[in-house]
Amino acid sequence: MRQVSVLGNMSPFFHQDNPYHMNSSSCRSAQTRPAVFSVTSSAHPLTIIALLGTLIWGGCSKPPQEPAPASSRSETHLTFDIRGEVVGVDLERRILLVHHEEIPNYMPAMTMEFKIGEADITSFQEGQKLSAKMIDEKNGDFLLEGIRILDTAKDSIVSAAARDLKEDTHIRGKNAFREVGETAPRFALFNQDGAVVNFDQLRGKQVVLNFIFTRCPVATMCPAATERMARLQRLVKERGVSDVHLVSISLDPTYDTPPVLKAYAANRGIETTNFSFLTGPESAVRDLLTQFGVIAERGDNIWKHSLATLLIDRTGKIVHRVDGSTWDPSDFLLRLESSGSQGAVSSQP
Ligand SMILES: [Cu+2]
Repeated sequence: MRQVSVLGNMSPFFHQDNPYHMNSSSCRSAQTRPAVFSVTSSAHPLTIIALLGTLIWGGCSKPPQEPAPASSRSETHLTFDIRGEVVGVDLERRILLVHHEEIPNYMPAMTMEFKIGEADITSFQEGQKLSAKMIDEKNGDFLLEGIRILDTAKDSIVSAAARDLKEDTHIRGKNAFREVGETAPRFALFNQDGAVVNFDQLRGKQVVLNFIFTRCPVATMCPAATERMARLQRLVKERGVSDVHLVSISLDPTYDTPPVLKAYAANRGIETTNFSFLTGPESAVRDLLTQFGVIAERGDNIWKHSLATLLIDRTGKIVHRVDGSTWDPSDFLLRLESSGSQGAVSSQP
């Protein structure tokens, strides 16, 4: 295989709308840094871009306004993985009363009050079994993060789909990336209400899909993408296009649990009847990112990622794609309208 060298100034990749980096102002040092590496000439363009992206990010200094990282909390606060059962919900104080199992070497099984961070308190009810990260805030308060409501039946559907997806990605190998004209990958994930949404449920609908994460601090990235999706949702409603479903998959699924996604949608006034925010096993999300050609890497504190907005037709075929966050909802509206309304299905995943 012929080797192609990619070297020198990387500035062509630093124009304003470049979807493959997050924050050009924080990356100046990388622009002039000579980069020398090689890729095989048969590599998919996306692979090359991914390599470039990695290199660019590698040279980035930290963005100036980063939120307190979840991971650093463990340096100052004790955190534990716990399992338990909800025995009370205090909506006003945003407190969950949970009877948790024994935490070895720390605490016997007992019933305690917990603060619940970013999650939507209305997602919880008595009797639910859950797993979560318990954070001892050392001031007498205990916080739960990454709360997952355990449901054996749903969990096994989503796990099985994740295994199939992993195998599919493996089998496709270098051709894992699905281009416009190919069928979208099959999946099953949880939506913001904890319901399972799968690929087949979305057939018969035109799907506009992207990847975001709720803690994204870069205004021009996920917040802008979600704002555009919400605008498209409003346009679709105004124009009476009835067979459209919007899907945002979290690329940070460990943090973005269904209750966190529910709060994210609610805080933005987004109606979720035809707009699903999806999360699920880490491996499933990584495989979907690969197959949809979106890059996401864990940075020091946050996810560094590219953005793409995909249009999937009623048969499940990817028919359009725009990289970056500057896509035009009006253009997507025209495409959705121009494909007519045949095959519309009324189910609401
Ligand atoms: Cu983002």
